[in-house]
Amino acid sequence: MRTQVGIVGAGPAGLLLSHLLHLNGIESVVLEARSRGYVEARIRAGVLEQPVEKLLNDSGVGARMRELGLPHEGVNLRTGGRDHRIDLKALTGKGTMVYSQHLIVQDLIAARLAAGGDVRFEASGIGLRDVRTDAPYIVYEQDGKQHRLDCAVIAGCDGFHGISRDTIPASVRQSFDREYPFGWLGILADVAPSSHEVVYASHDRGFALLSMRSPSVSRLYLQCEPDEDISKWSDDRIWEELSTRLARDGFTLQAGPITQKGVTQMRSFVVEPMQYGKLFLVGDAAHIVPPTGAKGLNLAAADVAVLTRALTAWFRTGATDLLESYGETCLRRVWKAQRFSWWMTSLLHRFSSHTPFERRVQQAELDGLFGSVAASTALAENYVGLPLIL
Ligand code: RFL
Ligand code: PHB
Repeated sequence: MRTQVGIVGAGPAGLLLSHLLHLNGIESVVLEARSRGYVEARIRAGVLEQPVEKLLNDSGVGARMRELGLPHEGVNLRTGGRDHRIDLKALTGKGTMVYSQHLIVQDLIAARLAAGGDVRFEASGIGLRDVRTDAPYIVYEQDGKQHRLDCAVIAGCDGFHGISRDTIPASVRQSFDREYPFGWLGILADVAPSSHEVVYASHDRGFALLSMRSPSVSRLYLQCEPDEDISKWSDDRIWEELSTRLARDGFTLQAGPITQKGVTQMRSFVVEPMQYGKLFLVGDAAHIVPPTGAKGLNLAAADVAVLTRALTAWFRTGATDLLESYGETCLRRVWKAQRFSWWMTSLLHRFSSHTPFERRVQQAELDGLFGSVAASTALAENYVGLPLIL
């Protein structure tokens, strides 16, 4: 079997790449380890930057997002029982779109299948071969049989725990890594969001975040230990802690049935280079950000935009310049998002290692943000999203 682009992973990165390549007349095959049902139900990100929302709309997969998505014109930073609203629209002319990642995955799978696209689920034992040559191929197992997929290039879209990144020899790879001394306990609850905008709360007991998925579904997070034992968190304890950390005069947190809970470790990670021969790393396979800035999915979409442009030029004209500069172009945006995510994380979380002096400095930084249009604008510009290709 032969295709132009072999794509490993049917997360948002792999599916969006396959979709955009198709619109540019380029064939691809997507190989995914999990089942379709699994990837379509995996609850993750929810906040889309304006350029990513536009990319989905412009490429014809935005119909359900326009119907069900929640456009936001501001976000709130809450501390000391007070809110500071960052008016995204007034400061940047743009906003964000709250729309579940798993719905984007469903929309993209539907679009690929409707267009006759080739997405193969439950493909195991994937291996990438001869990626430094002009004839790379992918081996995998499906339905108890060994398969080989020959391709012109391979896109490693298999997330942080995938195998693509390790195909680049350790002698060539450099990793930049930071683990934070906390995690996020996240819940999904069948209750109307207690705020119509996202609230980021900095509290002495730790960070909390109020977000949403729909007018009747809330998504909330609590800073916790990185290895937090979730069995110690009854639903009542979670709601009580969220209420304490999100407290503000005139605000009541509405509790409701919790339908999902989980703990996520917080880390920043980048691998360089993002390209090795005919292998291109895309999205979480190449970089992870702590979710505080809501950047992960958006960065994956930006990588896809850069790679689509480069592959389209190459397949049409043989021009290699955009392909050769793929990693460098992506990394300019990746590092800006890394800085922003690290900064938001450092600003809003409680660090047990902080001295009273450092805690005061942290509070002064938040206070400074509240009092400064310039500082609020800098936050807003990053939050609504830098251009996809810098
Ligand atoms: P994914 O989504 O991890 O998809 C990778 C796919 O590859 C498959 N795979 C393999 N397939 C074949 N063979 C193998 N050996 C394979 N190994 C893995 C996997 O099954 C999967 O289907 O990576 P991708 O496509 O790069 O997308 C990245 C995003 O998923 C991620 O960055 C975001 O979810 C991060 N994130 C957020 N990003 C935002 O932009 N806004 C947010 O509000 C936001 N909130 C979040 C988040 C991530 C979170 N968690 C759980 C990490 C909130 C949380 C709690
Ligand atoms: C979410 O809705 O899941 C969400 C919102 C904002 C973030 C991270 C996650 O910064």
